[in-house]
Amino acid sequence: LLRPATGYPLPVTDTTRPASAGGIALALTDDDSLGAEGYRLAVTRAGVTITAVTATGLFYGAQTLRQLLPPAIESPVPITERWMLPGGTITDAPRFPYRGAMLDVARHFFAVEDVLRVVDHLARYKLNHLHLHLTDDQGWRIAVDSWPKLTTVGGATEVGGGPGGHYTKADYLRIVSYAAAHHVTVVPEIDLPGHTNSALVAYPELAPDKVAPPPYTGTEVGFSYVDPTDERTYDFIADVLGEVAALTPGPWLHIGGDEAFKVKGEVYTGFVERTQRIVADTGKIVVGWHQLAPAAHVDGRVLQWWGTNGADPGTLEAVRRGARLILSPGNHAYLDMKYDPDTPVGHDWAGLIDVRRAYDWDPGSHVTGVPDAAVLGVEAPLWTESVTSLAEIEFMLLPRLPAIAELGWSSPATHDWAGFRDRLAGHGPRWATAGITFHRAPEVPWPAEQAT
Ligand code: NAG
Repeated sequence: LLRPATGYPLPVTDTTRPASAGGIALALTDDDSLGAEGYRLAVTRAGVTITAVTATGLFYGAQTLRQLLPPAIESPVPITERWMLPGGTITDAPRFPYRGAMLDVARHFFAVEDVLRVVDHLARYKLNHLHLHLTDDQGWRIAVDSWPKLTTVGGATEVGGGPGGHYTKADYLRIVSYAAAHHVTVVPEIDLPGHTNSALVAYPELAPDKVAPPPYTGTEVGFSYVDPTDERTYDFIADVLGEVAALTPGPWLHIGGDEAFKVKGEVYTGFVERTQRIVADTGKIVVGWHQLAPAAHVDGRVLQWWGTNGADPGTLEAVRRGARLILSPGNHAYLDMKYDPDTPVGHDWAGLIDVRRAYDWDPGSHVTGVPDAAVLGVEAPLWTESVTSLAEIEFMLLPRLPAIAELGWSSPATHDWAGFRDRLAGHGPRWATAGITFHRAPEVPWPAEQAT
């Protein structure tokens, strides 16, 4: 419990004594006014004490303490000097239970180590979910023992014709357990029924015309789908979701559902309803893009809303029937959108998203007709059609990810662009010290010594 995880060089030792001068004590309490993820951080002459109900709360208190220490805390070089902390007490807890980011590992494949670095970024900003978009037209990235060609054939491609790749189950479990050690739950997505060209290349019997399409390495969407009229499709889905659920300690299974333009009306809702039942049979809770809305409600169902212009009637009706929303508005939270016209990678179909645009919205009131109580939380997706390296991932995430993180964590009463911008500026030297790439957004007053 008290062992600092890799990459967190806080000088913490296991102790049952109160904080001694210069010491840091982590204490579990049953004072549940702090909530499951909250913490109290007290700095006095006697030392630092972090109190929480859970290990997660202690971890978040440690992240805040880390931010109070100088940027050198981020350096791999051992610390030799003494640091002073301001005295005081912080009592802190999140607004929403679901705070996340998504990485598309299908359009371009990313090595396990790259994904672990993304987990580090989430943890630093108290985000607690990593949604992995594991399958798409351009590649299938997760091993499924019962359908091995998904990865051997379907995983060997990516956008632009590169080699692709996939996670073995051992690779995937490494991500899951590293994430868990950083209090991050992995949400696996198998995108169905569309965005499935890579599966059809591997198993043509799943294709509507039973003919293997050529591998796809472009960036169009909406052309592929698994055959919703063939029983073998549902055997496939049960096998895949069963194996993925078995690798997943968290409660969620994301089944996509977006842009299946060729599967219309009742064929689409019938497909989704069957797939939702398969998810329920695995013991997991259905998450999907908000296009799932017209299908019947199942207990706990969560829709990820990625619209740009108010919710469609179907989504509002699904919320009335009990669905909760994860908010990922395309024009505020899609971190694959460019910052400005000069951003070297990314899209602009939902507009440009500078740091202020990522920050200036309120998840609790953003979608007219969706009450705060129906909002499970926020998520910042990063699609990777043009993003090919960890440095490019970091460039798109930072500094916008902390903006989304703050919307997920803090009360709207504290919303303040000028204050946020100034606090964000202090993170530049931290990222620079840690060797992390970020965009020196012009609207943020980065400290002068970081200007070069
Ligand atoms: C959407 C697609 C996604 C694509 C992204 C790019 C969703 C749910 N679907 O068209 O496959 O990568 O935009 O911004 O976002």
